[in-house]
Amino acid sequence: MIVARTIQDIQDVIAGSCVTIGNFDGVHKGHQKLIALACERSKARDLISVVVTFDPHPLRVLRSDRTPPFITLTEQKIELLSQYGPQVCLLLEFTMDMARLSPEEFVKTYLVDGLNVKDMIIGYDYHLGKGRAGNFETLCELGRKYGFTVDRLDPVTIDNAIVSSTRIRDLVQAGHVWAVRPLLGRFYQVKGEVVHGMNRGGKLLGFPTANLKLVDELFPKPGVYAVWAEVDGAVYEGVANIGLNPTFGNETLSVEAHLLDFSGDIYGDQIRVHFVQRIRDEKKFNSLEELKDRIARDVELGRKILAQPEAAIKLTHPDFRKGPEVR
Ligand code: RBF
Ligand code: MG
Repeated sequence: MIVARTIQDIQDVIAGSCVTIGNFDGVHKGHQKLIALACERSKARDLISVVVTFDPHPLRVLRSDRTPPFITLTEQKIELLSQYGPQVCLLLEFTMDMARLSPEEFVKTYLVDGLNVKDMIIGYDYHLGKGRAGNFETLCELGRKYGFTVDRLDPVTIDNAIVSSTRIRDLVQAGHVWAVRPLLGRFYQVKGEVVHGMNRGGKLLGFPTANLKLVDELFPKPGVYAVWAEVDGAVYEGVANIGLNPTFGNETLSVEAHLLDFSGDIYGDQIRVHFVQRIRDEKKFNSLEELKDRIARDVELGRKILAQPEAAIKLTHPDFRKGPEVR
C-alpha cells in the first residue's frame, strides 16, 4: 500500500480508481468489508483501489472540545489499513477549510479531478461535505454527472447489533476485550515505546514489567489482562496491568506488561500488546507478599487463558516496524 498525503504524490499511479472513503477509526469488520469490496471491484474493472481517509480525525477539528478517545490514531490506522490490501491510501489533511467544502466541491476536487474515480463504495451511514450534507443519494447524483458508480454497503452486524467504532470503544472501555475481538477481527491492541517505570517490578516484586508510553488513546478499563506481547517480530505470552498501582499509590495511570519466558532489555523498543481476556480488577494489597502471590496467580491464569485454542493469535500483519510505503 502506498500512503500519499497529496494527489500530486500519486499522479503516476492513478489512471482510474475505485474509492472507499471514511474515517475508519479502528479499521473494524465493517471497514474491512468496504476495503475488501473496493479491492475486488478494482481488480474486476482494472482500477486502482484507494482508501481515502483523514488526518487528523475530522471530529478533532470540528469538535475539538469533546472528541471520543480514538481507537486508532493515524499511524496505527494506516498500519492496519495496509493489512487489508488496498493499493493506495490517500490521507488528506482535514482542516476547517476542507470542512467548508460542499459535497460537490469535495468530490470534484479530490475524487474526480484528483483520483479519476470510476467507482465508489461507502458505508451505510457515510456523509460528506459541509454540514454532512452529502449522503448516498447526493453521491449517486454526482456520480451521474461526473461518470462514476456508487454503492452503499449495509452495516455488518454481530450478535444482532451493528459493528461501529462507538460500540467498540464502549466495549474496550468496559474491559470486554474478549467480546470486542469478533468486531475487530483481531484482538484489541495498543502499541508503544517501552519506557522506564518505577523500577519496582523486577527488583521488588520479582515480576519485571515493560511499561508502555502510549500513543493510542483508548485503553481497556483498569485491571489485569492476559495478553500477547509482540516484541521485535516475536510473540510472547504476558499478563498486563493497567491502573494506578493502588498498593503504591501512583498518580498517573500506567500500562505495563510482564512477559512470560522472556528476559532482555527492551527499553526504547516499540512493542505491541494484544488484549486477550480480562482477569480481574486492580486492587490495593496490604503487603508486597500478597501482591506477589496474586501476580503469581495471574500468571497461572494467564497461561491457561492463552493456551485455549480460541486465544491463539494470528498475526495478519507483516513486520510492523517496516510499515507501509510512505510518499
Ligand atoms: N499493582 C497494584 O497495586 N495492584 C494490583 O492489583 C496489581 N496487579 C498487577 C498484576 C500484574 C499481572 C502486574 C504485572 C502488575 C500488577 N500491579 C498491581 C502493578 C505492580 O504494582 C507494578 O508492576 C509494580 O509496582 C512495578 O511498577
Ligand atoms: Mg516496569
